[in-house]
Amino acid sequence: MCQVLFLLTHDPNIRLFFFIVLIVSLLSCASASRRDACSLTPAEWRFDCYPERGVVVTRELCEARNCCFIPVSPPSSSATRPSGKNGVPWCFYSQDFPSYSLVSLKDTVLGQKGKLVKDVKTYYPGDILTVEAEIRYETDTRLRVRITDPSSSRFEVPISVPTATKKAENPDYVVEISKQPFSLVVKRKSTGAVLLNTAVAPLFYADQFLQFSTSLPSEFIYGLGEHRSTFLHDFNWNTLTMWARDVPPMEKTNLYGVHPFYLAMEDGGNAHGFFLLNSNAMDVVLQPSPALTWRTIGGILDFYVFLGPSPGSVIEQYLEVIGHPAMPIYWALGYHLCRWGYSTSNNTWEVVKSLRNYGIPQDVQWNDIDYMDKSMDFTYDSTKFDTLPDLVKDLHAHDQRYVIMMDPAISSTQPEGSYWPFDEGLKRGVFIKDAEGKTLIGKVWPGLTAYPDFSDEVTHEWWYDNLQKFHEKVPFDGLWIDMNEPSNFLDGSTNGCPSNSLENPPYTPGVLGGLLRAKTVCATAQQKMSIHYNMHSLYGLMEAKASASALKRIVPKRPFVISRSTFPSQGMYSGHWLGDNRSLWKDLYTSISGILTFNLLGMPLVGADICGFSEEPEEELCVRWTQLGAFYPFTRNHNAIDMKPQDPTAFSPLARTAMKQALLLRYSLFPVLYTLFHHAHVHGHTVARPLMFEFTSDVKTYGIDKQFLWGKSLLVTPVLDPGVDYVVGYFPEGLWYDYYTGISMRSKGEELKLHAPLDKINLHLREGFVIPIQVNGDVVSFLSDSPLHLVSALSDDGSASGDLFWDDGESIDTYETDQYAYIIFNVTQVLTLSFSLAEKILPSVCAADLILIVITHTSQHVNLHTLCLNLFVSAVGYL
Ligand SMILES: *[C@@H]1O[C@H](CO)[C@@H](O)[C@H](O)[C@H]1NC(C)=O
Ligand SMILES: *[C@@H]1O[C@H](CO)[C@@H](O)[C@H](O)[C@H]1NC(C)=O
Ligand SMILES: CC(=O)N[C@H]1CO[C@H](CO)[C@@H](O)[C@@H]1O
Repeated sequence: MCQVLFLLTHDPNIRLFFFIVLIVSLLSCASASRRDACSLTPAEWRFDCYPERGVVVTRELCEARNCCFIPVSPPSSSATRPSGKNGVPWCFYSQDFPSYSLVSLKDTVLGQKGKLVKDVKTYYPGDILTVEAEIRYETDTRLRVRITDPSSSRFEVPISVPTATKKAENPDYVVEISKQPFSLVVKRKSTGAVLLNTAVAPLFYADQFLQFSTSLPSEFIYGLGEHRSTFLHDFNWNTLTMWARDVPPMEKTNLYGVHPFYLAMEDGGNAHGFFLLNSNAMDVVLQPSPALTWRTIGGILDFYVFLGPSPGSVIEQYLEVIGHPAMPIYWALGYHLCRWGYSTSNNTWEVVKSLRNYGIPQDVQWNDIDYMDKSMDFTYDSTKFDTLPDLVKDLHAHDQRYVIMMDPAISSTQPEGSYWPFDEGLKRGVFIKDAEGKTLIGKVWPGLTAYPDFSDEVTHEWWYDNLQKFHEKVPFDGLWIDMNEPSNFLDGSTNGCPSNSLENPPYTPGVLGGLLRAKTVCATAQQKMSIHYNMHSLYGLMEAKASASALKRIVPKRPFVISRSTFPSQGMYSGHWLGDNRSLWKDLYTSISGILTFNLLGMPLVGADICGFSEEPEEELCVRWTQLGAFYPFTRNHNAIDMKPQDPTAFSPLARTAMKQALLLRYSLFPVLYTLFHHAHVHGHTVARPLMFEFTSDVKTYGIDKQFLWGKSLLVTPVLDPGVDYVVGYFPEGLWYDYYTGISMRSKGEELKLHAPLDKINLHLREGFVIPIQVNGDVVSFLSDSPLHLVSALSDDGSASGDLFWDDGESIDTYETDQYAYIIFNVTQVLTLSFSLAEKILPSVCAADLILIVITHTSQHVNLHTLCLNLFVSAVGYL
């Protein structure tokens, strides 16, 4: 292919000429053979060497990076983006693209530590040519790898993770290390499945560009929040960008929260997880090989692999690292009603009264920012919301609760001495500073504002003082923290932002708006712990932590906080709602994947705005949404300003009744839900659970996001389309009981068409499970005088089991301090019931009613009058 002609001559000019010819030939020979090598890389294995957006990548640009250039005709939809942002990259790494070599490796207490060096600089500035890779065998199911800069310390995410002290003895994984170039392969010991293989693309470790890729054992990947998508991620060159952002949920856009974690399925039903502990702006690229690339612009590379092997155990192992979700206060699980634009406290009150009037259960009433005076935190509009304190008093008198919105940004333009939160904040130095050290000013609802820096303990104290003072005026029960990406109507600040490599990094991930400061504060802004460049996506987490701890001090009960922006570990402090959705059938459907994803991410207290936030729902949509919403772990109807009311009483009697029924159904299942939250809190289980968690050997369940389970036992099949009175649902193999009739059906693992008139949401009970239910009133209550019913769905061998966690519903750490009861119900034959208090309290006397409904195949109903659950509750002093 590349022959070079050698000529011998004594004429120096001719020699020079041929020397040049020779060089040119050798070069083109090298690049031609390079091109051959390039074309050997199959399209799906091409890793993007030119990820920059808004650039038309030419051969010259690409070869200047020493990469392969092979244009591929783009899919027509992406004709305007020829560099492959939506398709096969035109410019990709060659096999011999320079990467790091391992030059030394030594054993450590937890594993190994190696030195990696690289001689050739990459095309990004600030290459760190010597890095250290530490491999920690933390537990048998958890591997941790940290790649750091030994010569200077870099930003690390300030959340506390467990510290292992000795090397795992019998790990479920094997780690293989290649030296030249350095790469890691992690395999599952039992099957040999390759869970991680970083040899597929070069490692980058520059100051503002850190990147590695891995092959994946399958295309079944979940997690990677917060994005709007199907539950199962798309591998067709799909880039998911992470950087907290205030924007109504849309596809392929970075949204409110950041969760660099995925769950992956392997052949044979095993699952593993991967968590990159990094908070900088990043891209995660999925490509059809299948492979995944992590591309972040700061911090370090610090990651975990969790070996499962079941999907549920992967989540348990992940939550052991980031922290378990808090046990919610019991009324958090009731029905919440909210809207932006009640406009007066009297209007808010009218709606509450109207729900009471129709017997529609409601535990919590909320107000959006319209309760505030000029949208300022810690104030209320004493003209329009004149009766707010009385409304709250009335709610409390009816065992109902009140939740208010708080935005982080504090008005900075009030006359001095008239607005304590700002004056005092300035005095205590709580606000985020600009690059020059002056209070950074942005713009939010109240106008010009300063942003509290929740990375500073001083700010937590100031936040508490403000909440506490306001609580004396309006004794709210919980907090809704919004706009905490943090959101800014300006880009950066009133003074813009400096121009430097933090504001304009060498590479900017695919953030909406194209700039890190788009609709937030400057990347160069200064916070106590670090620059905003590193801290940005942690803002919601830190505000949630400050809010939960303040609430706990104000009312010594479990704090109730719902946050828009989220980050791993936030389940310890708050729940989440899925943001400003629209009243569309599509949003109804996508809410299910949102709910399921957040259950994987350790934030089970999650829900979407029932009936949609913006736009106006048709009555039918609102009914269907209320039915589905009755099975969101967190159930709130919320509506935007200027839209028609969409609370249940705003609709026809038929619709209203259907909504009421759905909510009453939820209330009757409260003991089940509460027990599931207990397991989430103590064991890191999911509450709303994808079918694939329970049926890992059935691949047909892997993509299901139109149905889900509560725990192991209740299958929810909502209607998601207009104008139908049926729904098609998938039933994994086994025996399923219709929840309402007790009629059983045996599925071979098939889709079934179910009757679903407007007033019905299909609910099925899985064989082998007992669920405790209770008839509640208008508010969720604790086994006061209503008896507990056990519904038992026997499996073929006549057995079933279930459990119940019970405590006073509101005290902090009841499990941790042994102030609870836990019962396991085991039905071993049709009529035999064995109670077991797994740990603590035994009911000594049993006298009153326990109604046991045993559903057998013939739906035989049996009443027993032998045991009393009321008594065991009073025995521990809760009634
Ligand atoms: C709210 O209702 C109270 C009691 O009926 C009344 O005195 C007050 O004027 C009303 N407030 C507004 C803003 O309408
Ligand atoms: C209850 O049944 C389950 C499932 O059959 C079994 O694993 C468990 O040991 C039983 N518990 C008691 C206390 O009998
Ligand atoms: C109905 C609904 O909740 N739709 C979307 C709202 O936003 C979240 C968060 O992005 C999505 O996951 C939901 O699908």
